[in-house]
Parts: sequence; C-alpha cells; structure tokens
Amino acid sequence: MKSSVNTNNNLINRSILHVDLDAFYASVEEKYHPEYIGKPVAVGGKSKHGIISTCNYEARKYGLHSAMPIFQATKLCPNLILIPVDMDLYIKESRKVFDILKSYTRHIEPVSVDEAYLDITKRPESGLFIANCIQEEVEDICSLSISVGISYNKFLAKLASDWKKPHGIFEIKPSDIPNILKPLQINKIHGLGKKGASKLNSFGIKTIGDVLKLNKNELFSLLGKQGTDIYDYIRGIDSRDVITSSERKSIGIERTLQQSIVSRNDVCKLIENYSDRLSVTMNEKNLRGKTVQLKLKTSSFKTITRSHSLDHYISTYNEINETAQFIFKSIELNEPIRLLGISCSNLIKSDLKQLDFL
Ligand code: TTP
Ligand code: MG
Repeated sequence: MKSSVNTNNNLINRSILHVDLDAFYASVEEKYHPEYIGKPVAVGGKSKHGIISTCNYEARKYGLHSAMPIFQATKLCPNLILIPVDMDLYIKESRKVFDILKSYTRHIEPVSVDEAYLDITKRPESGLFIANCIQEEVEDICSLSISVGISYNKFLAKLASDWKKPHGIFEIKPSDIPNILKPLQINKIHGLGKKGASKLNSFGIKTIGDVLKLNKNELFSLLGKQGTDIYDYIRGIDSRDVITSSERKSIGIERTLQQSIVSRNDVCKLIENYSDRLSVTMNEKNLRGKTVQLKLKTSSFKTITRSHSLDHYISTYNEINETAQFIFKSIELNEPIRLLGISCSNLIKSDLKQLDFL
C-alpha cells in the first residue's frame, strides 16, 4: 500500500495544518474570569438543550465531555462551575484567532468556530515553524490555547491536532504511515462515530492496526462507502482539498449519535442544538443560505434527506431551526435515528468586505 502513497507525489507533497482551539468556550470564560483557572468549568445550561457545550480539561478529569446532560455532569463533578453560553463573546474571540490564521494563508477552510484547515504548501517555511508561530501568536494576542496538527492531507492533519491536546503540536510524515497509526483506538478515526466504532468493536476490531488488516470489500460490507474512504485514509490517501469559503457549495453539521434516539421530541431538541451550531459557523464565515437540508439515518441505515428552499437568505438560529423543524414535521419516523445532519446551501457571502480574507 505504501507504494501507492509514495507514487502520488502531488498528494504527499502538500503541507496542511489542522488547528483546533483547546476547550474553546471554557477557555474564553477562563480568560475573562481568571479566578476559574484550575477549577472544573463547564459551559452550557441553556434551558432548551440541558446539556453542556464543553468543559475545561480540569472538568474532563471527572469524565465530563461535550453534549453530556447537565444533571449527569453535576453528579460526576459536584463542585462544577457552570457558565451560561455567551455566543457573541466566543464569536468575537474566534474572529481574532481567524485574523491570525488568515495572516499565514488565504487558503483556509474554517470548519467551525474553533477549527480550521490551512493549506500552507506554497509557504517557504516548514509546517512545524508555522505551527509554532500560530500557537505563540494565539497565546500572546488572544490569550487562548490552540493545538496544531501538521501533515500532507486533511485526515492526518486532523488526527495530528488531537495527538497532543491541549496545547499540542504534532506532525505526521509520509514515512510514519501506517505504523504510527496502528496502536490508535478506532474512535480516533474522524467520522466513524460511536455506532461505526461499536460495530467494528463487535468484530474484535479495536485499533487502527486491526482495521489495516481488513481489505476494501470487508470494510465496505461493514461500513458502506465510508468504509472504503477509511480504507484509504488510514493508508495516508486523502485527496480532499482545503476548500475556502468562497468555493463552498454548502455548509452543514452532521454527526453520528452516541446513542440512537427514538422520541421525536429528542430529535427536535437535537435539531435545535445543531441549528444553533450551524448558525454560529455560518455567521463566523459570513455565509447566508437559501436552502436548508435535513438528513437522518435510521438504525437500519436508511438515509432520509429532505430540503426546503426559501425565497430569502437566512443564517440565524431561529431561521435555521424553524426551517429544519418544518422539514422534520414532514418526515414520518418508524425507527430510531443514528445520525442527524443539517446543512444550508445556495450560499452567498453576507459581508462582501470579508470576501478578500477567506
Ligand atoms: P470542540 O473543538 O469539539 O471542543 P473544545 O474546543 O471545547 O475542546 P477540545 O477541542 O480541546 O477537545 O468544539 C468547539 C466548541 O464547540 C466547544 O468549545 C463548544 C462547542 N460544542 C458544542 O456546543 N457542542 C458539542 O457537542 C461540541 C463537541 C462542541
Ligand atoms: Mg476545540
């Protein structure tokens, strides 16, 4: 397999960074409230969701994580400091970080409010040098901590940014592949999701090393098309480009759920949460869209996608949520849901002044 990687020079000669702020919302809160530093802090508690958005690394020691119900979080960590979400503040802080990133390249793909890919292939400096500069600048100018992954494709760069979190910098080189990945647990495979991981686990497949022993057909029969992508990714083959906002056709959020959900009410709550996050990301990227698409995957792997087009451009939480809930009303549910996605297409830049920067 290595030969097929090495023969494709275009794909191994790229220099791609994946950057991801550490415990982002919680870190912003610590920045403005230094008295919280060293104590377990979670951000969340909007009554409509009842889950935590994130928590700092101190709170993670108690087993807390994003999307955990608040009652469970406070049970695990009774001295938890719970702070309400202040989205305007996080967007303001995120913009400052993105201004730093944009000073290194215009070839940047924002993934969310705290995460982006940068293609720095054309820069003369090494990826490691730029990663260090970015980390220092984000710390000095924004007083925030960021982790940076460096590699020759998006899959590996994303894996690398997570390698030494928090405040990590890690590089994965072509010669490291596939050996460096072998000991990793399969939940490190981005996009696999809990369901996919537990399916593989049920066949005794626990590490990426185990996955490397499967051929493409076997992975396809276990995971469908995603399985064949994973077959390539873990061999260092990922030709996906870093897509700047101006090239983007749609923007969305899609997640395999940690637990399948049965009740319509729970799906509605999740739609609220995803609409909120999609709205934040769209505003971060100055994007507005006319078409909302809802995607559901059922426990028997049936995919339902429905969209609704409006006669005006939208980007706020209320607009996205209302449209997505409207679509959901037209869908009959007969089995549990294992994946939910909301996306917006027919996009325009809402602030043309920003066009130059992305
Ligand atoms: P993440 O980058 O996934 O998490 P994080 O930055 O808090 O922690 P780390 O990267 O160090 O692991 O998400 C970025 C922000 O997005 C996070 O601070 C809060 C928000 N978020 C939610 O609101 N709900 C979620 O389920 C997740 C995963 C994140
Ligand atoms: Mg983060």
